[in-house]
Amino acid sequence: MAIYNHREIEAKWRQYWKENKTFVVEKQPSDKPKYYVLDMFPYPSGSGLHVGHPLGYIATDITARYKRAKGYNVLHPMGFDAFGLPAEQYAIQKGVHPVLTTKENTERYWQQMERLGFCYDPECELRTSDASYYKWTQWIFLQLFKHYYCNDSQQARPISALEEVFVLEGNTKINAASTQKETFSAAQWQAFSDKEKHDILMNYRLAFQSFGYVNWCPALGTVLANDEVKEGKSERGGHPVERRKMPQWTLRITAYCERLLAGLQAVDFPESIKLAQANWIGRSEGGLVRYQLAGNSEQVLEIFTTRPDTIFGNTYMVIAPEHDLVAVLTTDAQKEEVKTYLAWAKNRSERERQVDTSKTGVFTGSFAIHPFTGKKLPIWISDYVLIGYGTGAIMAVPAHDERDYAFAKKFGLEIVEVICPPQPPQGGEIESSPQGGAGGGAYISKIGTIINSDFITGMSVKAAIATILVKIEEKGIGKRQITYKMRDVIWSRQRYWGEPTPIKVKNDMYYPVSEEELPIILPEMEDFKPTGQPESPLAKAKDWLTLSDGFVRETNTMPGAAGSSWYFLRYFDRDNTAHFSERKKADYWMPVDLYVGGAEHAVGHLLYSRFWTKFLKDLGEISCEEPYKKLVNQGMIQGTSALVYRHKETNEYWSADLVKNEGDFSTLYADVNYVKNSRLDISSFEKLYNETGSIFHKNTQGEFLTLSLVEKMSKSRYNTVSPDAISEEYGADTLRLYEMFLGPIEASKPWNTDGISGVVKFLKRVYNWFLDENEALKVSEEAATLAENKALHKLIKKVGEDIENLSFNTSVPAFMMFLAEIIDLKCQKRSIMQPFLSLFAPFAPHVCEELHEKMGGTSTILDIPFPILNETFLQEDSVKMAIQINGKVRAEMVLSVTATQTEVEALLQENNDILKWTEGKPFKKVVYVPKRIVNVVV
Ligand code: ANZ
Repeated sequence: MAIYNHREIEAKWRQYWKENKTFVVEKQPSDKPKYYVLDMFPYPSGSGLHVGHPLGYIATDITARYKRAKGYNVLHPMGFDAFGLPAEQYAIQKGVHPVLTTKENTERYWQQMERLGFCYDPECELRTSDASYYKWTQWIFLQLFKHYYCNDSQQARPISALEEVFVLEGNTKINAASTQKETFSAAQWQAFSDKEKHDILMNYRLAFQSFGYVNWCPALGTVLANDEVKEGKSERGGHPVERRKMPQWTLRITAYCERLLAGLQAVDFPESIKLAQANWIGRSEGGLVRYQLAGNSEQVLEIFTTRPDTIFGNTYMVIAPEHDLVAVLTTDAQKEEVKTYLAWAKNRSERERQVDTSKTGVFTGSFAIHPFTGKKLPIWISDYVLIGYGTGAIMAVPAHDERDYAFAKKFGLEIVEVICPPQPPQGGEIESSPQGGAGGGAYISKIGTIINSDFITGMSVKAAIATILVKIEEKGIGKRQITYKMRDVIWSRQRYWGEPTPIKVKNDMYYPVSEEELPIILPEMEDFKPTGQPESPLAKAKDWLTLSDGFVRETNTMPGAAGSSWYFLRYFDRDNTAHFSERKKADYWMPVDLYVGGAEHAVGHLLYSRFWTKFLKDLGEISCEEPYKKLVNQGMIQGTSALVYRHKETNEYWSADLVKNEGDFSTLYADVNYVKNSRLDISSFEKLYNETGSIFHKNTQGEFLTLSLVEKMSKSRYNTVSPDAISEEYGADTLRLYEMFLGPIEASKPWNTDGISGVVKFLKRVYNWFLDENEALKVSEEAATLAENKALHKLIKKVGEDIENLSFNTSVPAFMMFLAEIIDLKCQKRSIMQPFLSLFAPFAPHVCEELHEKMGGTSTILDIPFPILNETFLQEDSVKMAIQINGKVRAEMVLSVTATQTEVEALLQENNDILKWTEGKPFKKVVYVPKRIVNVVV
């Protein structure tokens, strides 16, 4: 037997690929078709890769190798998302500067990836924290600062164009995405001070300073974007998040809502991701209505509603606690109560406010006037109305909105029904029973007839909505409005480890730095820790901060998401110093054909990068509207955690089976940390804790069992398995094959090292099929038989289809079956073994290169064309056919595909089933088309 020495073979080919630059591809456009296959690049954490990480990387690597063999020019790059919170938190924990930890960690990651044989082009590798890269992140930010979004042409346009219009005609005809509320004439514009002009322009910029409520995380010392906050806690670290009003750089992503929604139609993403994005964008059609206030003619209360049809059921109003009118509306008598409520509501997260069913609130003491009935409606303050959505104020319709209903019930407010549900036909039931209704509660369905509603009574909901909208526009008290749930995204962090924002400040005004000054290099700082105050640590870098002419630099840095919003545009032109990438290269390589990564980026990274792509297209820098053609979310490889039961007070340890039978769960708890020093090795764990005099309650067999739990693989759960150890012991080819074998790429599945032996055995069999005990080739030049060719071409078809469908798991058993079949046939023919290697190489590249070389190959197997399928080998020799008699199917026969007319006629004459139907009558005619039809006419 030949000895399959994976260590030697794999080391040899790693070296070969490196020396021969096998993975370096030509980035210049060519006539060859291109294929761009991209992994979501990782943040290089200190713990290195575990076996869960490469799942997606193996899948893309197989695809890249396959496409190259298919004749494509394949771009398959990898880089590092090196800036951002996690990298900085890790550095702080280690007490080392992030520059150093990032360098160490990226090198380790790269090595680990090389060890797995990934064909990443080393000349693409980039780090978002390199100045040569973030120069362009800053450049794009500057462009966002210098542009606004024109709603008429649906694209970004230069701010200077806006200024030209202001000078000539003010802003009354401008239809732009903005936070600018007031209109002004040309004369007014010209009379404004510099600061006033500055503030107005800021309201139009796509990167702008906003002053509003943000998620402030004291523990991390920074604000966070909405997608970085999960259930009121920071996604990173799980720290509490407060709401604070602070000035922040913000990107006007909401300008692109319509295009972000429309683009989802054109891309091949998992439905769940499309849905998550559509929900995050949250488009609603409705109307804005202005209510007059009783006894106050200066102000009006503007509300947003999606159900103007219910306006006659509007019995009170609610404003958010942060609403501008709170102070104005609160009467002296209500002052104390309102104050107490506001203090309480201040720190409730948006999520708490939305899910809380026990409504809270306070009456302001003021009233609004119903626009149609003139009735006085009490105005309340409650935090179930969010400041950031619509206008931060609502017309409450308790009969038809659940939140309003709960609130009205609690505070004893009037409930007026204005929609009558369809009545069931006599004796019958309505088919699709709408929600709510009958048993109390709100009737929220749109199915029914309007009642108690003056001129819309008797209408359907749809007709009533249309009629009211026309009416409010006629009366000049409101208009149609589309709103989005998505908020503009806060783009500054009070942290060190990020791109400096390329802005300078003087006299409270913000100016772009000149493009020639880019990159604005992050200053080297010993003390880079967050200040704990809403101020960036960069404010301490006095020399860096202070510029000539009284300017100071902006000190907030950009968020982790900045670098990843455009990295796919840099890989193919990484060393370009004149531009982020050359247009003709971008035109050739973009869009990404296949993008693989985790589902957790659904509404963060994926939306931001889609937004930046659209913006760069508007600037004429690139030509694609969407960055990714197809997206696949790989599943998770789970680890098995070992939990130890421990007594809360006495610290005694309990064997897991004892706990199940006799333990008291009120005093025992499962603690994963106690396994930390010994992982799954319970005997050394016991030894360690015996030394401290701990008591172990063992089961009757004298064993001490841990509780095992399959969950996310993570360093913090002590359940990780390192790919390095697996590659060392079994080989990278084995690891690649085994991970694919575990199941469909999208599925989550537990890791089990025991299962690996089957794959090892298979690779040894492959190796031995080619080589004898002296490592000499056992290959003959004889022509292959039909059966051998059939086995091969079945495999060509299967593997080709599987890779195209990303169904790698089903290819692995196909390889195994093929080998068994061919060994059975005692086939050792070059014309079979050579193509097999080409098919197998994307999965197990090292061993295939080795065998390819042994077979006389002189170049990398990567450049050997993928075998061409010959369908004729797949044709079956005989087929089951339906036999018709006078056009009706009456029987079945198995016929050889080569059978002639005379042979078939003879067989028919002998078949009793057929003779039964023809009752012995002679055949007039037999219509026979091989493999298709047999019709006997009698
Ligand atoms: C009256 C009404 C009657 C409403 C009714 C609903 C049902 P979607 O569809 O999610 O966009 N709303 C408006 N602004 C709000 C805010 N800032 N915070 C909380 N709720 C707010 O929701 C739009 C509806 O949510 C609006 O329509 C408004 O209540 C409420 F039978 O107006 B509706």
